Amino acid sequence: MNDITLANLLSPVQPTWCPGCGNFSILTALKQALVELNLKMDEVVIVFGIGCSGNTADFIKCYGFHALHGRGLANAVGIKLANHRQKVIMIGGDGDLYGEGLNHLVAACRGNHDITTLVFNNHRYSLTTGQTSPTSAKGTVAKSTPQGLIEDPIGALSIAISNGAGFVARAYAGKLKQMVELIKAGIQYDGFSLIDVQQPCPTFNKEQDYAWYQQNVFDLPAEYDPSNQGQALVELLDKNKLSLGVLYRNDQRLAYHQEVATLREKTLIEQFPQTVDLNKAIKEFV
Ligand SMILES: Cc1ncc(C[n+]2csc(CCOP(=O)(O)OP(=O)(O)O)c2C)c(N)n1
Ligand code: SF4
Ligand SMILES: [Mg+2]
Repeated sequence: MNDITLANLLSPVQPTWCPGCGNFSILTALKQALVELNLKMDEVVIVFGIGCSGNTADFIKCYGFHALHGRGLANAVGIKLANHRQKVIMIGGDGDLYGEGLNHLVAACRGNHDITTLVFNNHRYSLTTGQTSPTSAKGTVAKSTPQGLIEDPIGALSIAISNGAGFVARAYAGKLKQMVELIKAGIQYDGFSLIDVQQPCPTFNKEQDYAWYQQNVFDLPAEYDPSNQGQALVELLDKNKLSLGVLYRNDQRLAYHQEVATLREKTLIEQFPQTVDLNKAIKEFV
């Protein structure tokens, strides 16, 4: 099988994202990370949610699955359990993964399934034209909340850590090199990795623009110890604090598939090989 290269990942479909959207640099970072990891094209599967974030499905050429809104992680877990030698990546939005799909996120953390989840966190339901999402700041005025959002934003990263996620990090779409390193570390980690990427949406989130992020993001200090779970949870208590880097990393816990005795020698598809004719299903869409 072919090596992953930028040329091999190039989709014939041009991104339809708005000018200035943070998704462009996240896609660039993801491609760069995959190339630097020296993987083969058939070693990676990406599951995409529904949203501007999920539309990434069209803009990268690789094995993939475009799932229902909120249900991507359930599919990712299935793919990983069928063939645990695959690197499985999930891409979705803050609405997809912290809203409708939150139960699946918690389940994936509890199992420490070896999946790298990238949350394109623009603090809005952008594909549906900018309603508030679970990460929108209290007081946000949007179509759905003309008098200002009453709820507090969700503590999604604390939920992930306290439910067993082994690797939790925060990145910012305006810091490409750091994004590449965090995505690589997440993919190499054996267990559930969650990378929350702060993503400017210039169309529907005018408040959190690039200038705002420059003022509000900062790197975790050198003395920060990501193996300290308590310290990570304290760091995340202030939801306005946007520290970047690896917030938590547990190198003691096994990934789900490593705990399943019947998966030690062979993957499920090696144990139960089947030839499936996909042509019939594909014909429906051609
Ligand atoms: C099951 C289901 N519920 C709701 C929707 C409508 N819907 C489409 S995208 C979306 C939200 C997208 O927000 P987010 O996940 O943050 O992605 P973004 O567009 O911001 O990248 C919603 C609610 C849907 N398509 N399917
Ligand atoms: S609406 Fe926002 S998130 Fe969607 S493509 Fe445009 S800038 Fe990006
Ligand atoms: Mg969003």
